[in-house]
Amino acid sequence: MTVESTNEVLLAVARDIAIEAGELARRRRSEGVQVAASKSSLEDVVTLADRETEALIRARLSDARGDDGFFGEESGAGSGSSGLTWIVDPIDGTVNYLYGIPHYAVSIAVVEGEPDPATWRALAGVVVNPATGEVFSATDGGGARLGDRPIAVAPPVELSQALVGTGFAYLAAIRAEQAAVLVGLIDQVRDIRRMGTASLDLCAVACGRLNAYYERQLSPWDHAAGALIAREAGARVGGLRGAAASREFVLAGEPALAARLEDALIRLGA
Ligand code: LIP
Repeated sequence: MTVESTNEVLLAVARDIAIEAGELARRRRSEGVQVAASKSSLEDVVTLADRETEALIRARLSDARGDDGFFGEESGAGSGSSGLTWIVDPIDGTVNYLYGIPHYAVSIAVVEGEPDPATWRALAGVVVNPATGEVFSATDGGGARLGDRPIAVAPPVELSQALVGTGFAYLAAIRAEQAAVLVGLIDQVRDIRRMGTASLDLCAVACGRLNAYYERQLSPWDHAAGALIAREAGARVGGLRGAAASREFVLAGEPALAARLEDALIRLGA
């Protein structure tokens, strides 16, 4: 079996599970959502649906890919023997989900190597928005799709004409720092969008709904699948100054624009 066909098999596993998990999340949302606990701060919550959805994903992956590792937002890490690890955010955009805002996602990626965004190689990734039914996907070297349609980043624009997505951390002190950077950036770009779901922000770059996106303090599961989808759609995806995407920084955009946005963010002390 070629590498490409192996990645397509992995993608098919991820897609089927993400769609099933997304349907569970959507059904639980319609039944009403309860906070199960808070994590890094009172604002950083986990719902019963987060936990139930991740348990479903983990069980399906165990059945289908029992030798692979697992690294999920709610249930942590499990080692495997295959050299592959599944990086899972069962409900990305948790606060949107809690408030009933129809902009949240199931994000599933499979990576080769250690589950560290600085070193892993993403092989396949899926981001499903259960509220809209949109399924974004990509394989390493195989391009990116929305449903069955190939997608690509928007054509290059000047920074002043760029619609830029971003987000803020759960810790108030870090949010204040992020807001200070935003104050300096907002008159240099077309406009800002803060939509609350990193994986969908990256997919928005991939299909041209955003010209660029940046955020820091993201967890690996927030960007694992979306970063692959954006990269396969033609975006530059990484950190600042040539670093890999990580908790330190994630920036994605059409390459020429991404470089201009990076310069502006560095000047602002991002
Ligand atoms: C969220 C990210 C979002 C960020 C939020 C939060 P979660 O992930 O998708 O981009 O701004 O602060 O981190 O917590 O909903 O999985």
